[in-house]
Amino acid sequence: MTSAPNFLDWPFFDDGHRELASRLEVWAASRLTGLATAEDRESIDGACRQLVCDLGRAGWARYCVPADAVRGAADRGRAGFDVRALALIRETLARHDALADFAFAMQGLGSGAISLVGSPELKARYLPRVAAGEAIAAFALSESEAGSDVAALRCRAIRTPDGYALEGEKTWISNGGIADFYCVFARTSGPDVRPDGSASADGISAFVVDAATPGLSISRRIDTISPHPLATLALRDCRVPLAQRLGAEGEGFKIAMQTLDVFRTSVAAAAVGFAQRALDEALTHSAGRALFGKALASFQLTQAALAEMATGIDAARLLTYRAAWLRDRGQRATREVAMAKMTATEMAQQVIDRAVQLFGGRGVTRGEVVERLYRDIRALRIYEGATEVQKLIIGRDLIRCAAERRR
Ligand code: COS
Repeated sequence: MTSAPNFLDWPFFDDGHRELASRLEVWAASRLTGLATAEDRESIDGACRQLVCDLGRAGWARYCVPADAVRGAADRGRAGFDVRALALIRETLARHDALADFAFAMQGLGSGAISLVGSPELKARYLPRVAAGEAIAAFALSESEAGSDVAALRCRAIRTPDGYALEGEKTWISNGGIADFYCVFARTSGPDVRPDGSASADGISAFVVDAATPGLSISRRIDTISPHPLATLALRDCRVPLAQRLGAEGEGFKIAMQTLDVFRTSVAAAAVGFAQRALDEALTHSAGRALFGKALASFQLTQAALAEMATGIDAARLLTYRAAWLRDRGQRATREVAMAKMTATEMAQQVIDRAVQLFGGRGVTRGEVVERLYRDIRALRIYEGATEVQKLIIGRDLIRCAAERRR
């Protein structure tokens, strides 16, 4: 039971979203056993595969792809992504189980470029299997020297008579090692240097690479504080047919940015879900915990902490669903998406930290929900564009709009 206000009454949503959220709540409460506890690699890989399969069978993974990509889907009149549904699903899954949220999120991000710019053949080949939970997707953009600075990526795609040969390394690739295919971003030309000395975003292209393609291997598995499948990919003379290229040659940077514009809102929603769970745990704990002869909840300092936590969550939730609603109305909304991602992830870190503080020693004890949340939230302030990158996006957009107004 969550203490979240009935935000589904907000005008951002329609009846379809309300019905979706209440069906998912029932499913999640009965099928997800609590925040994931598996910590060793084999069980995490297995749990993740099972979750993708379950999310597919239950009909939730189909929201990771545009409705018109799934044959027979009851698309509620929508053709593209339903970003509000994506956000609602991530908020709910994150509140129940971080690994379920991860499994859902990566199906969307990993196949997002196919959804946005894939040829009809690529869409038909991959998207129905992603939606059914039968194929696991991964987004291979980052490199050790190109995380925030995507334009600096060095992995190459060299033209061959019938396609490309990929050469290089990709790292921090979620689902690395369990994915059935990877959307890989690589250079078809350049890097050219801009007048200010930074790398030009031109000359990057995107490809779908099946995991079984010769030349693609996992060179290293990566362990993090929030265990999930994560790896470094090696690409050595990895031959990819021309038909596996996504969009036009050289358009890869924009394809990556457009994909992130869709899915960053859902990162914000997941952060809201984690924070809401922390608040719920803190409320239960402070009602039951006695100290100095009374309940923790009766202290004004506790009430102030709870008030600030709840207000932060609601403010972030408003920004999140505003961004999702703008996207669903067909607007680019890059600035609003960045505001939501930055605010929600930073807020969630603070809210969860407050919850840990209210739990005292129990808060840092392995096995406690708030301890797990404390580790799970950290990466959200980094992946899909760190907070600093979101500030850059917002600041640049403000300056561009102000300059346009002056013209
Ligand atoms: N949608 C469509 N096009 C976009 C876009 C978007 N959201 N954002 C930028 N572009 C376009 C720009 O309009 C520009 O086009 P032109 O060359 O035609 O003018 C081009 O892409 C280059 O944009 P920009 O100059 O802003 O690129 P920068 O190299 O300065 O990078 C940031 C900008 C930092 C915002 C970008 O690299 C970024 O988002 N980095 C974070 C990446 C990330 O999320 N990494 C995590 C990986 S996934 S876990």
